[in-house]
Amino acid sequence: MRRHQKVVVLTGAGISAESGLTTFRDSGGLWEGHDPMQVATPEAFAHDPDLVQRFYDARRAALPRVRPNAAHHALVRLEEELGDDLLVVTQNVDDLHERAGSRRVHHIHGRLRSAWCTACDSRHEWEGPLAHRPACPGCGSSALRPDVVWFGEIPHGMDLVEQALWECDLFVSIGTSGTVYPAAAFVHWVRRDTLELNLEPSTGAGDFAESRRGPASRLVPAWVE
Ligand code: BV8
Repeated sequence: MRRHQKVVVLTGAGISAESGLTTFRDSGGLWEGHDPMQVATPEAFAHDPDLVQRFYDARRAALPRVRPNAAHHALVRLEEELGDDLLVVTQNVDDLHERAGSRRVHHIHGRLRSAWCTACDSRHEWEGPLAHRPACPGCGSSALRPDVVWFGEIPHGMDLVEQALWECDLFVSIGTSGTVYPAAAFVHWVRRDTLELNLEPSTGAGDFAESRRGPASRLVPAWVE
């Protein structure tokens, strides 16, 4: 890849696919057998908290069984080169970027390994299940939910992301279908160069200056080297 001063990388479920985590749309639009709209909304949680908690408990329990792949490791090498001039913005709630060694990772949709107490608004690193309604380490209440951003909720740190996109020399989108907003609109907030690395054309492929086809584990190391 050409050496740019400031780079923003957006990742989606496709970067974790080769690590063994299913994407949202490749499994025929169902997500571990669920329609995302039936489990990833505040309404779904209010209607059937146990179903939603178990859905996230299963995904959290799967994390130790998967490993970062060559795409995650290539982004760590890029960070070693660019330092604070690289920002990885991920839609993913898994911890594969961090386990590969990336340090500057911004999870706009939250993280599976974090629990959020809606009683005292505290957040806690969390490895186990939440369906049995454990006590909040902060206030003792049983009001812990997955610390992820559901449809209809506000993504984390959008002002930080918007500023980074406005300032960057290169925006690279990896492994995302471009169907979920506001992430799908990021390419329009960029003034300079844009590149898409994806297994198939995303919904917004035509908005990128360049769009390359293939698996992330091959495309990302080739682009970083
Ligand atoms: C918000 C966390 C306001 C939970 C997730 C009508 C029009 C436009 C927008 C809307 C609308 N109605 C409602 C909205 C807003 C809504 C939205 O976008 N809905 C969609 C369905 C239309 N968005 C929201 O509600 C967001 N909030 O808008 O608040 C606001 C906005 C701005 C500022 C302030 C306030 C909140 C959305 C967050 C939802 N939470 N996740 C959890 O994970 O359980 S979304 C979830 O789905 C993921 O996080 C991810 O973002 C998304 C899935 O997308 P992808 O990651 O792209 O995965 P997908 O399977 O779709 O694609 C995988 C891609 O990888 C494919 O292209 C495939 O080809 C490729 N691939 C596969 N294998 C590989 C590969 N590529 C490379 N290598 C491989 N090996």
